[in-house]
Amino acid sequence: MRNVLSIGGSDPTSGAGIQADLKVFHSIGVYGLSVITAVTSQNTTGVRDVTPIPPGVVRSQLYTLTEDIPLHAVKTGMLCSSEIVEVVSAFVREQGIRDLVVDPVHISTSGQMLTDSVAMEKIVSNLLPLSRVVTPNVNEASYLSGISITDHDSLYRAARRIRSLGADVVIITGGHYYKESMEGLSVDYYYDGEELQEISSRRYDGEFHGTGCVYSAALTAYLSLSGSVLESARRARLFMDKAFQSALSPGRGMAVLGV
Ligand code: PXL
Repeated sequence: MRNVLSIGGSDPTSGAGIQADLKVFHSIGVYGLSVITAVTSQNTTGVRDVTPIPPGVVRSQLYTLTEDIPLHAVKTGMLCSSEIVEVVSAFVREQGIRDLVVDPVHISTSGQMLTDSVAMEKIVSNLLPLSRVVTPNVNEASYLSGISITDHDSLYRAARRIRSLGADVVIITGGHYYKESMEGLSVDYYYDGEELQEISSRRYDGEFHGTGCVYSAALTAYLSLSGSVLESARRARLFMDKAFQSALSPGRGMAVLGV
């Protein structure tokens, strides 16, 4: 059994955050572990507040866990504060973790700040150089690269800029409006320093909560099984397609993916 760790925030709706990640890990057939960085209060209509876990408590969770259980892949989601990013980066470095997937969670779909801008800078300086893959959506990719993504050319420049920050592979997820031929499709742009590869799938319209979390969790789980980022990216998109098809609305707000 592969052991896969998610480091991120708690989402009581289970649509995003570590609860969603654990469901994805289970459904793919890897053993899911979790270290909590923040407790959010939210429902399907939005995030009401965010309470960070003290950095020392995050550190204690990480080291206590790995004294005992070997890790085969790790993903990070909402890291909340720059102190927590420092703890997580030191942990990844000291443990020699190679298969690290960084989902640079910044602002929730409903507009709540989940990782502040000082922490985002720390992610760039400390965590991206240690990562195998970084999985920004188009907004996060614009933010990380400082390039406003409006077309295929700016997207390619953003992918190159983000890769130059230190990740082996950049996957910009869910771009869809850059080519007429892409109508009705959602496209992930995979860039490993060679060519920009497009992984396209059906586009599902509507507001879904937790899509970035579910995608990066699936990618991390497949990476722990196969070792190939490109193959894992293809499999993660197929996983998403099924999850969109079985999406549900447990409350009055956004839908969550069926995982
Ligand atoms: O999808 C980003 C995200 C990550 N982690 C937690 C969240 C959210 C979005 O709301 O609540 C805990």
